[in-house]
Amino acid sequence: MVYSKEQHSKDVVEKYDAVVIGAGFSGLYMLYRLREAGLSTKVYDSAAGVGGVWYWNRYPGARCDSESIYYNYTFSEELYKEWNWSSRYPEQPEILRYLNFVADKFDLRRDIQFNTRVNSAKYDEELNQWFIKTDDGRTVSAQYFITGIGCISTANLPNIKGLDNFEGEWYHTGHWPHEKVDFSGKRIGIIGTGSSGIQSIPVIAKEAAHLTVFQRTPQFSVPAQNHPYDSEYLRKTKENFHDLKRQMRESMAGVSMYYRDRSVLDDASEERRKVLEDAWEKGGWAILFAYNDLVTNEESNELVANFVRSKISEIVKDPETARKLTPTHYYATKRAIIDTDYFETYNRENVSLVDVKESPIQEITAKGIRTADDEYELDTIVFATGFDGMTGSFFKMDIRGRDGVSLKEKWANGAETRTYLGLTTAGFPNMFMITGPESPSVLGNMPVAIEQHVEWIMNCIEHLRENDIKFIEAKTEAEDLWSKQCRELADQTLYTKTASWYTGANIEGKPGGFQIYVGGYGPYRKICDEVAEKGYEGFLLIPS
Ligand code: NA7
Repeated sequence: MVYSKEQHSKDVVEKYDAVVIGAGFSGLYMLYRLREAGLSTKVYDSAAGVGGVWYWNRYPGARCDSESIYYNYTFSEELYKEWNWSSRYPEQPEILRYLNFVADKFDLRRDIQFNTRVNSAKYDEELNQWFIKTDDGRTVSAQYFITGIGCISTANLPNIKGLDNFEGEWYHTGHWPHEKVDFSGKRIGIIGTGSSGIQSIPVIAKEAAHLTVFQRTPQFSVPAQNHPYDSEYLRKTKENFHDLKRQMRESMAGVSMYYRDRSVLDDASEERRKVLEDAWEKGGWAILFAYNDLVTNEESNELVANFVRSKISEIVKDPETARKLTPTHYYATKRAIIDTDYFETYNRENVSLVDVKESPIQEITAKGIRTADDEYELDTIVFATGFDGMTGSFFKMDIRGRDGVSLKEKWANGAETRTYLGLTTAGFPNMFMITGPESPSVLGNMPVAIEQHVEWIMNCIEHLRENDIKFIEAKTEAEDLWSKQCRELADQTLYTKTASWYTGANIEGKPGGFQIYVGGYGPYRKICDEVAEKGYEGFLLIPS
């Protein structure tokens, strides 16, 4: 697209150094850093407040699966020390309060325009500007265009026949209303048993007259072993701030936990059982770190998977329900889920399970859900059906780079996603993605991945400004190599052997493709730093 100078002055109401989309963990920190560096910045978010996914994911029982002492910003020691988490895995309202606290502390709101969706962003080569159009009919321009749109923020509402005919209420966990949804005395149906389903099912079951769970794929889940933090533990953690921050940044998954340097196969069965029982008692991600070959060795994976399967059959009293709840895929190749009383909930009289692979959902009727074998009368349907991950939020906007090429076309709807370091993509000068596809992001504790990206982007922009460089753009060869490396690494693991939102398999018609760098946070940080140290190797840097 060529945006003429006349059109520019006519249509464009404001001009910024940088425009950022999203006011969650990514956008807030990006804004803070851009402002510190003296760049005029505008942030847009379609929500009415800060929080990103934590603004929208308000469903009952919503929690983070990273421990709260890690699920923080660490760029400010003062901030880290001021905030006190109530428990190991606090609920969504507390995380949202934290992000509001951050926005207040650093006075961030004055540069954020809420209730505003970005519809398009187009790069004009002649002017070296991005033109960003929002749904309030305005266009602004910026030299740097930065996405902080999250990896799982575009809700997936499956296309099931008849939803419009349903006479009851329905909700999606990723777009939950602000008011409390009352389940008491009602017949509730929930579709989906990912993290959102598994967190909300025990909470809804306690309130509902009856809860019917419609499960497509059974999931592995282990107890969160959530508990309140005591003040002494928090004091010691804060005292250890510098070490903790370093450990999180150097680690594989953004937490100060390390894989035990041992294969599952190194332990005899009795010893292995003991290790896994201990990890089960510790809860959270402990099983993931108990051995070092869980996602790379089929035999190792099967042994750990069998341990978790045995727990399901111990907990769930009805053998037929236990059978339906027992997963067959590789353990931890879908996001490893942690829960509070998930499997126990199936022992309640008011909970029943429908396996929709055995008996597919045929339609939603006025009264409820009809499967191949039965009709279930419902007052409320909850869709816990997840997100169009990684690329879904990019494809909702019309993003066009050099020569008017659209990102959606370039990435061929997900099948041919190409990025350089998950931070940039060739043909889109001065555009940066915070935790974009092919970064390690979703395989760990997101705030650490976000901070690393924001800091890398900020250093890069400062380098451009100090050296009078008009734009930076990934070279096609560099991104081809990076994408190839991502795929080769992933193919050495079991991740690519399981259908999941990591591979796009959860979305009907979405071309598959594993779009995550599996080499770990610490090693990835080193690669990004080396690229910068070598004068932004793999990038074109064009002087003004
Ligand atoms: P997930 O993990 O993608 O889970 C979605 C669930 O919904 C999963 O059980 C899906 O089954 C199921 N699903 C999706 N579409 C359908 C249809 N059409 N019919 C029946 N069941 C369906 O999303 P969550 O919101 O739970 O969690 C997302 C992430 O948030 C999580 O990984 C954490 O990182 C935090 P499937 O397994 O695809 O067969």
